[in-house]
Amino acid sequence: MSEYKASNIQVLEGLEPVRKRPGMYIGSTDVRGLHHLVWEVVDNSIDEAMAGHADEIILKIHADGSLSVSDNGRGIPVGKHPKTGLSTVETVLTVLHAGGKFGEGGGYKVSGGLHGVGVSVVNALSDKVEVTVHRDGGEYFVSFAKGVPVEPLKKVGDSDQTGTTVRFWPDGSIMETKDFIWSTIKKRIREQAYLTRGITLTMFDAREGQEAACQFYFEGGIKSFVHHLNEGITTYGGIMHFIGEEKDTTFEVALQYTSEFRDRVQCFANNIATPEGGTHLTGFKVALARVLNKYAREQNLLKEKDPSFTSDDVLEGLTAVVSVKVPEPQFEGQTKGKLGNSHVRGVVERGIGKTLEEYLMENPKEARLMIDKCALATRARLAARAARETVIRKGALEGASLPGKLADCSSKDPATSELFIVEGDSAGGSAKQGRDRDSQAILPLRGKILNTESCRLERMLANNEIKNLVIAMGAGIGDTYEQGKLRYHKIVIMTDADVDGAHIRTLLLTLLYRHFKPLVQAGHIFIAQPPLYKLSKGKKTWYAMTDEEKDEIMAEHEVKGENMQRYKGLGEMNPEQLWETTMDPETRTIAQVTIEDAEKADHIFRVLMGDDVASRRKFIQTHASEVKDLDI
Ligand code: 0RA
Repeated sequence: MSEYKASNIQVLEGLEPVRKRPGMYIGSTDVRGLHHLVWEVVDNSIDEAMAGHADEIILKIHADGSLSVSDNGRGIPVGKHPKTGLSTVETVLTVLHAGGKFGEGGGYKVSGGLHGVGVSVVNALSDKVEVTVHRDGGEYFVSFAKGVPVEPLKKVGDSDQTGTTVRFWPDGSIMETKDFIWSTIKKRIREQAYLTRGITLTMFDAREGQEAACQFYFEGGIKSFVHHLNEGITTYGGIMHFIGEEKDTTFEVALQYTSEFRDRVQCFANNIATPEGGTHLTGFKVALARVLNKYAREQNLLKEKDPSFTSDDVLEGLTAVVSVKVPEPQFEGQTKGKLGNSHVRGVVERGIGKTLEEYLMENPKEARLMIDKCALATRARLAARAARETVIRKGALEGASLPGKLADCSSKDPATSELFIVEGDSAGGSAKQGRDRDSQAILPLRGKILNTESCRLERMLANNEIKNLVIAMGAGIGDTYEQGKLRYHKIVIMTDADVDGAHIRTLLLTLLYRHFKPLVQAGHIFIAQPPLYKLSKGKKTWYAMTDEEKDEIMAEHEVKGENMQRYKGLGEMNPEQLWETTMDPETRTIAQVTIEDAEKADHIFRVLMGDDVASRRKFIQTHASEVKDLDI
């Protein structure tokens, strides 16, 4: 007995670090940490099942809030452990990292346990642990209080069975919660049932008011898992299932294509989920893309000119479970959710490559379905890329401040605010001086936008002038466009009455038509009508918008030829003249742009700037004779 007390002190010292810093061993002491304790206990029984020694596991949440896991495995050995002088059961429960490695018959081939810390950690963080072992013809029992054996292991009866039961009461002075969550445990247990084909996992909840029971057994293993994941979804072909091994590493993959867009590939290493992926996932993806491309080329399902399937193409709509068993798994990443062992990639890549290739050869119909699905994904990807290029991604302009070139109006009421888009800095200067500062904002545009040879939004936005305009309008663009945010209800395009001016106007209208159609439809877009002629006689001045008007005025007021001035550009007007003739709401004429106008502009833009040379030639031949003012 005194020898036993001495070893108790050792145990206490051995587990002290766990009680001092539980987070180091189970991540946290919250509800997640609590369930880590459960996984640790379950994993030990699963290990025994994976090794082929157990096929039944029963988990029970007891009415008193404790949780137990029983299995029909070999039972934890009860003989004296050579290194500790204690029984192996007590050793496994009280020595950190002992677990299966302390087994008399050597360790497990593979071992689960998220942190590989072993059930001794559960013991250290529990008020009480009871272990019952059936083995060697007897039933053995030992209990622990906060990690320390209460009395040595003893035989309490005879038994013709084998197995282990571990029951624990979490320590409320360390764990923040002791409430086991049925649904969380159920999800994990179900997963484990898929991953270890042929074992029966039974669960009970005996807590008052929460009574429940369920049982899982999946003959098909991960094939059943894929079937479960695809419930209620349209699938293509059957579920494929591949198993193989190389040296000590085994892999198992089940997969099926669906009509979904996203992929659902779940990976596991030693039955532990690896949501961050890792080397097993990489090997699988590489093999899948390589084999499908090779097959499609060989069968001439992909023609020479067709692009190969990308990894994304072959993954679209794929549901798969990838499960590997590795002797010494390395879990990496933020949440230890990524498998790091580098040799696994090659094992899976070679293994899946070979077996999948054989499968395709033997099942041409299924193969055809898969290839068709991938080809569809390729087409969709190319179409989506084209669409994306014309629509600016969410947030591209968010947080941008108003352009420095904008002379904003002081009114913040969009209904009474106007934005003049003015061609050229000099006209912009006149407009800024002549405007009504209260309600009129001026944004000068340089002629540079003439160089924009394409109306693709991304390209246009690379142009600062256009970017400024979009920011000034304030309603966003693409999928963040919000008409309600428009800062001006009248947007007035004011360009020179020459070829360049017409070009800029066409370009702006095309932009608005293609990317701000609601603005055009709502009638927010206008074109300023600056006069073409100024006529004067003595102190009197008239302006004419058209040749007819000019002729009428000249005749009526006997205006001499030398008093007739043709405005070539807005810049020729001084601020007062510009205000009077073009900007003053009382006297000006502005033309509201209709959707048909914008459509025409769009069409002309396509003809003049697009890729279709033949229609451009035809357009020029048809309209060449109409050209009057040709700027050279
Ligand atoms: C050490 C060695 C052996 C089995 C086990 C541990 C074992 C541990 C747990 C935990 C829960 N259930 C378990 N079942 C078995 C192998 C013993 C032998 O060779 O017979």
